[in-house]
Amino acid sequence: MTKPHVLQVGPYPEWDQTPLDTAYTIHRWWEAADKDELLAKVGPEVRAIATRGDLGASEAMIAACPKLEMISVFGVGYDAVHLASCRARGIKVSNTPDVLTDDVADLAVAMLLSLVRRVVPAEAWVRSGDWAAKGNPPLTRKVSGTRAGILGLGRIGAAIARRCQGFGMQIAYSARSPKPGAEGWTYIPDAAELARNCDHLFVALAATPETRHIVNADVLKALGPDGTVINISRAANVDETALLDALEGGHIAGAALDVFEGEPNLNPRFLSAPNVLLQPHHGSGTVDTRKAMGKLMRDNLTAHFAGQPLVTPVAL
Ligand code: 8YV
Repeated sequence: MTKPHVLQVGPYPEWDQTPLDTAYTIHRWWEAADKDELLAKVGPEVRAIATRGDLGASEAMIAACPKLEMISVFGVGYDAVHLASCRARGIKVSNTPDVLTDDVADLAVAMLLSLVRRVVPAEAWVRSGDWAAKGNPPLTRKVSGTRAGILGLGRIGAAIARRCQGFGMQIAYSARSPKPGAEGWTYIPDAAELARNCDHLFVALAATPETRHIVNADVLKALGPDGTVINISRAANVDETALLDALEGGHIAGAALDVFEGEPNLNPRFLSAPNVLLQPHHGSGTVDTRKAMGKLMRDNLTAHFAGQPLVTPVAL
């Protein structure tokens, strides 16, 4: 039996690559020196695209694959997939929700604590010899008992909220409507109003055209000089220029960021901005979770080619 042709957009760990290479004829898009040439050559045979949340599938890539039936995303976010093309052509899309929720929420809280307790500068203080030479570093601020604002109370936002509760924090959240299971948490639909009523603003929204730059200059102003922003979602949810201006102007206290416009090449202003914690988009980056994500990404491909419903379909 001939193996289905699958276009693979970026690399996976070996524990996913080996089974993929066994089950499918894999075309490695990211390795092609001339990507247009590759698409022109293999596109007509491709029945599925295997991609990652950060890489997606562009309009041109989808257009080059006239027999494309489904796109399997390794990641919960599918904002980089050209969904209009999928809707127009009835192409199915799957993602990897749930399996990464805990890790992303863990990192979000770790980022808050690291930022506010200045864990990274404190480590540098020890390593540089400043502790012995100058004494103790400057005092930091208390996190326990402060107010968390969760922008977007989906699976990850709710997991962050539950963790923050463990630190005795008050929880407020914004979403399109009040969420079941959020009893005891305050619903504040407007982003600026939410920012005004919290100390630490977690951005946990799925990125859509509507949420682009939802954290803008007004929201940052409302957050105020003691407030921080923690973004573990997508860079597009935050107006980076407004954020950099707010950091440099001292209009907010700090920001902890796992995602950046144009990543991995970030705006160099971040490298010299005061009080930022910069992370390399690794919210789901544990062996345990990446294995679970890879399995789910492959299970969706298997289900599709077996003529079964996708395990975790995206509602288009
Ligand atoms: C991954 C992500 O880093 O789930 C997502 O949407 O962005 C991350 O979990 C990415 O998909 C892996 O490359």
